[in-house]
Amino acid sequence: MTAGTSPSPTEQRETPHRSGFACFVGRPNAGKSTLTNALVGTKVAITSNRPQTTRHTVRGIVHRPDAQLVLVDTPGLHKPRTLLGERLNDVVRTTWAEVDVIGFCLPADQKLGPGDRYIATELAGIKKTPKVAIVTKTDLVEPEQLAQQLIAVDRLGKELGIEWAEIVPVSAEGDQQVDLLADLLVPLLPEGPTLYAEGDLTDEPEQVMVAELIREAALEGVRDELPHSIAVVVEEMLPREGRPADRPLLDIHANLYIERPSQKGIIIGPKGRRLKDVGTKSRKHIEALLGTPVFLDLHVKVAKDWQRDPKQLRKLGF
Ligand SMILES: Nc1nc2c(ncn2[C@@H]2O[C@H](COP(=O)(O)OP(=O)(O)OP(=O)(O)O)[C@@H](O)[C@H]2O)c(=O)[nH]1
Ligand SMILES: [Mg+2]
Repeated sequence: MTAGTSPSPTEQRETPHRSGFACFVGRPNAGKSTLTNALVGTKVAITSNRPQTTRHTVRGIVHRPDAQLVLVDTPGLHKPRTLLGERLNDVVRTTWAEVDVIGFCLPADQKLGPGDRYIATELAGIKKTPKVAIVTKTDLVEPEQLAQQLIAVDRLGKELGIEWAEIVPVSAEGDQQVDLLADLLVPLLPEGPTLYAEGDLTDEPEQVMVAELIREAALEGVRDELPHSIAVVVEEMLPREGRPADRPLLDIHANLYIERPSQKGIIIGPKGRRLKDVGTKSRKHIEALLGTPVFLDLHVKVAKDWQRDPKQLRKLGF
């Protein structure tokens, strides 16, 4: 072996393996779930242009030779108007108290507002956890506007006494700097072994993912208060009996809940077309997720004012 090919002393010293949790926080619609999916490289969390799409923490796992980065996507922190809203905010606060790194997402295309400031003020109180400011959706703005936003975020940190470990501009949809963000988060994790098996991309139960895909399809094209009123529960997933081994079929029974009888018509649509559309769209995604043909039996039910009713919330899993 020649001297040139032998490993140098620094190469011989193994870089330590790191593992840990980074959560994404930010106001609703900031792009947290889209960024989580982009980092994981597959869809683990549903997304939509309606605020408060995410309603529970979703873990997405990034596997690298040097590290395992577990992303915890959280609901958008907002001023709660319902008991559900309060519960969602509680989930966020519990999460950021538990993680190794906090990624604070701020969209590039919107000036920093009271919502961002409110979250930043709370983050300032969590001294021990490193915080990375992530300016999202950079594909939507010109370089000049992006520069202004980066300066504003830097200033916000100084004003509130937050020392950003990094300020990173990214575009999850434009795939800009997503890998760089992972590179910057990893050194902030503690040294440790892998926490999840290789190939595990999330720990979401299948039944929950299926319900979420149905809700995502149902959110498309609905406006005003309706997105908040929709909840989906998968009641049963069973392989159809008597099918030949090479042509399996999975029966999925799901209920789509709304809050008032008057919302039923909108969800179902003229001659049932809208509901049918939701079924067709989500079924395609469910089949891709589970890798098997699916028969989706979807019913619309009213759970009166469920966002404000503790008993109903419990039934719906909150
Ligand atoms: N152009 C562009 N749009 C984005 C990007 N990231 C997210 N979006 C869009 O922004 C909207 C909100 O994205 P989400 O990822 O659902 O936002 P969120 O922060 O998870 O929202 P909540 O779960 O409601 O708190 C969706 O319509 C996304 O398609 C991006 O990098 N570029
Ligand atoms: Mg989300």
